[in-house]
Amino acid sequence: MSIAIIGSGFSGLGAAIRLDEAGHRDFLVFERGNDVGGTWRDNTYPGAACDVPSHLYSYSFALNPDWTRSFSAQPEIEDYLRGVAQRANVLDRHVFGCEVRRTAWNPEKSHWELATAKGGYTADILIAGFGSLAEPSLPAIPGIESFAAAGGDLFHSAQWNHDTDLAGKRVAVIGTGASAIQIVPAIVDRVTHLGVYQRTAPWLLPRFDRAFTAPERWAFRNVPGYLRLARAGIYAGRETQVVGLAKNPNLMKGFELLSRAKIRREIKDPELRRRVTPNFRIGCKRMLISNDWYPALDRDHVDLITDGIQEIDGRRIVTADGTVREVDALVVATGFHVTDSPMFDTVCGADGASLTQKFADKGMRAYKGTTIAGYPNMFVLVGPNTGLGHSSMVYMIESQINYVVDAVTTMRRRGLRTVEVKQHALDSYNDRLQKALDGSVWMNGKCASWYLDAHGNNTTLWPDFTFRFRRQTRRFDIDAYETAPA
Ligand code: N01
Repeated sequence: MSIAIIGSGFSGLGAAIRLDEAGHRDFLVFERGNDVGGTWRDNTYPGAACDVPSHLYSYSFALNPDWTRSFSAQPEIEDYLRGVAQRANVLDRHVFGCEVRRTAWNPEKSHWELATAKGGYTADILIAGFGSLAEPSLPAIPGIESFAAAGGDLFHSAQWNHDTDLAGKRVAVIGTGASAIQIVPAIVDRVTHLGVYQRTAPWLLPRFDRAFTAPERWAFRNVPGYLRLARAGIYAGRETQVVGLAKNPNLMKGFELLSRAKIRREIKDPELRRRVTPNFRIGCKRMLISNDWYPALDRDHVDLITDGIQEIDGRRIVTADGTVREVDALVVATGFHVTDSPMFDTVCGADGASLTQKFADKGMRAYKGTTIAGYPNMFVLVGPNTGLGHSSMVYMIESQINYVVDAVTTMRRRGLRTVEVKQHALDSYNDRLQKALDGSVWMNGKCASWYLDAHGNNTTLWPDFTFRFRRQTRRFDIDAYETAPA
């Protein structure tokens, strides 16, 4: 095996398909789950759906005229990925149920050594497609471990326990992020009582979701160029948000007015309106879209609890104001380890340092979000500063894949054994990035978000138009790399 790919979500699977098309067929994809799909396989919580329109949230090389809705639900996206993998004939080079436990560069042999659940492997090139929203983050609430011990059902949104029947139960949901705002409306009719524990109120915009009509779907399939045109329209519309988010946050005012009007329209109770109104600038945290979140909070058997959780004592949740609430099931929709992924502990470079150690001083940094000095022949997909809050991650992933495929082609054409990004190229790239982020709403919007790391640096988001990222990743720029011949 020459190329090892970790993970088979949108990024790892996409890399496998594009490498195969380019004639680089000597890869293996190591996937800890039992199927492709990544986050869209794992997040099966009630109401799970994408908040980017389907025609943009799909591979450009595998457009899907058959999306049933403008914003697809999770099962449809998972099916889509499975179908794409089957049609591309890459499943024969997948090793499922195979967690990669450790990956280390061997400087003497100039290859990667992988310790996996199914034994040891070596590879010349490593493509890390383990994703950034893959490792659930559990809240460190004192006593939380006593909840399950007392017979309560507790699970993270990304690890939904479908054996638990919430019907007739008193349920608590911790978190009010993108996952929670989909879960709460989806379960509200089933439960006896729902307590929603909010630490920070999110900004919400309308969700323009609808089923495509039969004539539309016929046209997507049969009218030449129609599908691409629809996709281009969505792309352009989304891209305009970059101006406000990254360059001039004052331009976000219109979104804020829209969001405030939505609160007034959808919530009757003035006190509840006050508590759902965010206290930071719109866009600083991911803007959420929903038409049924506020109406769900306004229901009689739903309480929005804004006092912080002090402790959990068996089945009782105790908040800072001293109130004790007993619940039967607890859903933690508290997000993911993004800038501190446990996967970083498992990847070790030329000097033996793990990515966790590498990132300890300055946070996650990579060249073009993809390559890291000290980690030869390694390419990270959905790497540092490649994330988006407003448009399709699949577009960014495909840009990175272009870069990686061209890197592999270049290495093979020139007979190179190793490529390793030069430290100064990486440093100056990141200096420019951080400067570009200075004026963004993510840095100045007065919020705490998962976009920022422990140092207060934004090491997750791309601060510019996405076509600029596409342009800079179109070709592998070998001049930025130290190379060694085979
Ligand atoms: O996680 P989050 P998510 N005590 O980190 C709260 C993508 N996604 O799973 O805001 C109490 O956004 C936390 O509070 P605060 C998307 O990129 C996409 O919802 O930090 N509360 C917050 O309210 C998204 O951004 C889709 O104060 C605690 C919530 O938990 C990303 O995934 C759907 C807490 C976490 O929100 C993550 O979304 C779902 C604590 N100790 C996800 N710790 C779609 O495409 C955290 N919180 C639709």
